[in-house]
Amino acid sequence: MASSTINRDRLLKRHALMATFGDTGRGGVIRPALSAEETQARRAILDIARERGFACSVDPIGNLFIRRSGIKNHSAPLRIGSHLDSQIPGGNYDGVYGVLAAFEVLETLADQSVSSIRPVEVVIWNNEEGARFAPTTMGSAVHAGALSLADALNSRDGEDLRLEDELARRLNDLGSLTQIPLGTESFGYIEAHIEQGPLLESADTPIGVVTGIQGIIQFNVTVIGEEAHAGTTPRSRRKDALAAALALIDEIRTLTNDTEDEIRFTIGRLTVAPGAPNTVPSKVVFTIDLRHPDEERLGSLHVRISESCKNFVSPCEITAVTTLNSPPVKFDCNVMAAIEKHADQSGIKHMKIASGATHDAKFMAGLCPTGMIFIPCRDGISHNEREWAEFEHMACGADLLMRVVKQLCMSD
Ligand code: HGY
Ligand code: MN
Ligand code: MN
Repeated sequence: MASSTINRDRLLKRHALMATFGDTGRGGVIRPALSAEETQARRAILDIARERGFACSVDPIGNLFIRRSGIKNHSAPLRIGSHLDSQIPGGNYDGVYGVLAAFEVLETLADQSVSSIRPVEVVIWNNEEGARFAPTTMGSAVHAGALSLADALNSRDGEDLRLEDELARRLNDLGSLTQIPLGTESFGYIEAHIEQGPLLESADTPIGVVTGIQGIIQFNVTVIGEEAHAGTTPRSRRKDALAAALALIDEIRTLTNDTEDEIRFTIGRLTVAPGAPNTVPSKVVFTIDLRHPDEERLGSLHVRISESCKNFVSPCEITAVTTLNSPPVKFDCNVMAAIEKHADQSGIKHMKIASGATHDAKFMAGLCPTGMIFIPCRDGISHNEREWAEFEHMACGADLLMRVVKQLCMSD
């Protein structure tokens, strides 16, 4: 492989630093969006950026942009990046690897005094995971106009805290940032990320050239019944919200049991109120995360599940709200070709791969030429504290990102 252009020791050091923010002591992190821990991680990167003379700015939904100027500094920037928020708990690679790889590229450009035609910006998206505030990929969805700023600011976490208030609170801890408007233009976008699946590892291939991302639809389903005494109320007189929710979930799950095992159907959160062992539940709220690579199939599942919720016969009241509806995307052929070309020139084995996980690159694909570079993760495990990637692969992915950026940022 051609000699590495990035500073491997620095990448390793930065990764170890990031792992301290929200460290659970079990190998993973708890670093939800707009938490103190994520804010510390963001602040740490911004402080290094300021030391390096990079310009730091923020948009109204809390996405951060760290810019290294180009000769034509008013041209649209080439953007690279990912997210720093994690699942609750999550691993030390999902998102953070892409931010560190991108930041390493920016620092290497500065070390080598590369005069790029276009500015290059690292983007740290706000709330990619959607673990605390729904939906997932919130920051990039608002940037792309796929989710209204008002709806995003209005979302609430499990303690009923509003995102807008949390954002305002945390911005104070990030030091001075230039405010920029939503939706500023990008010349292109490339995101490095762990695969979060087993394919690269089983193919013994260090680099995935990502072809696109499958479609994703997220719902919130609310079932309203009536509190009643667990000992005295006969079944015939109950409006049992949990019994209704479980029967509805059973019906929906049957719709998604495809033989080819391509549909990804997940109920990741279910809350029951009032939650007393001897009171019949009056309210259940559960989430649905539905994914499929085929837009038509996903669309018809969306309709069927919504109809199931609407027509479900029960003494309770059921409402299903779609909180995210994002069709599959294909990445840009020229960006994919650039990734493949530089992987070949560096003598790195690579393969094309579609992404099962969603990423901020999904919304960027609708705005500018976009691509992703995957590296393997052990056993394909992610959204789990056992998530782990080989440093060799991390360095290889960052180096490849560097080479692609060097090519693309030189174009007028
Ligand atoms: O949900 C996802 O696919 C992403 O990892 N947040
Ligand atoms: Mn991610
Ligand atoms: Mn994730």
